[in-house]
Amino acid sequence: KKLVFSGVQPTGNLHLGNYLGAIRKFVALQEQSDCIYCVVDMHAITMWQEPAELENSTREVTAAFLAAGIDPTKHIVFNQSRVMQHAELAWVFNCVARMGWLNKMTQFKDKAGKDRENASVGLFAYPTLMAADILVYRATHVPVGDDQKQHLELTREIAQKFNHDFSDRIRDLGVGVEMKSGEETVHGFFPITEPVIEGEATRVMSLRDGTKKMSKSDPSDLSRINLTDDAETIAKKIRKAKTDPQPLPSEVEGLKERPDADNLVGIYAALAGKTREQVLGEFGGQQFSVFKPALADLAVDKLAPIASEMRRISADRAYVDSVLRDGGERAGALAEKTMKDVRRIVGLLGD
Ligand code: AQP
Repeated sequence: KKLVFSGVQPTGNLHLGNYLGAIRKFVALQEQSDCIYCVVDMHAITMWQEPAELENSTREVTAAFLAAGIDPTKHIVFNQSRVMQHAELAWVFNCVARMGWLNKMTQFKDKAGKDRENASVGLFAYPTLMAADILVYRATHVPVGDDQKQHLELTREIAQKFNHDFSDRIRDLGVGVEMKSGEETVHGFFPITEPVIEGEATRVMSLRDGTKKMSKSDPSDLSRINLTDDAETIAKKIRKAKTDPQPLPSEVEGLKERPDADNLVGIYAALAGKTREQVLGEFGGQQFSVFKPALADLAVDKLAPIASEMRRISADRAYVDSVLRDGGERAGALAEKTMKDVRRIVGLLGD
């Protein structure tokens, strides 16, 4: 059976990209899989966070998970820092991963910017903690947006190197399993995790610039649709979204050199559960003055119920905290099971 893990950072301004690229997939996967969904607060502090805001954001992301439809009784919802085994395994992975691998990570380069000497060590080591988040549950599938592809590739490399470096020990202790690695069947302790990056909105772009990712930290609030935006704000942001003067094309090829149009069509497709082709079949040849109001209606239709449910759930802080506490306990028990084996594999004496 599939074991799904994914996380979202509590860094404020949850947006449509987070929803379509990640949270909505979390909901869909719970039908056929066991799922663990984590509010990754330890990732958040790789950049400075106001402590009180971090607490609020952690509860807000939790409320978004629940409002979107994740069932915390059938699956696990918790915040990362409650389960110390994530940090413990991350340390082991810091000693497995190579500097050269991490030096290639584009997210670090983007986030550290020009002043790299001043970036936190945690920001540099972010991908090893992410690998630990996933592998401490020996998760097999990770639904994420396209921007996380490189980190997932690194997670696979870390699993492979760990399995290889400790192969004799894993065999001697009898803790490994036979698994697929590409075409081959190999013996190892950690699975080679599959990224789940699919659909029409794996990379939602800024509404102000179709060449930039929609992002929580963009200083312009008009660049993104926040999950907490009300209907009027959503409609206004779509009305003001950057476009070009041409009508929509009838074929997907016609979107190639038109990133802003492509983005809006992709958002429509994802929200409607259609393909870009189907959307252009409906709106090809139409002006944005026709398409934008239709997109705004659709977005309000899909997002407004989530926003109102988020408000309702957030008002009950005791409930949100109880979900995190209960999820943390269940996650902790699973993580400890893995760590008991990892300590033995590596040779770290424990009980
Ligand atoms: N624009 C996006 N389109 C599709 N998926 C996206 N994700 C983020 N942005 C988009 C996916 O959402 C999940 C959670 O993201 P995160 O909170 O862990 O990290 P992030 O990528 O740092 O989010 P932002 O909004 O991009 O923040 P900043 O402003 O800090 O850069 C992940 O699965 C991610 O792929």
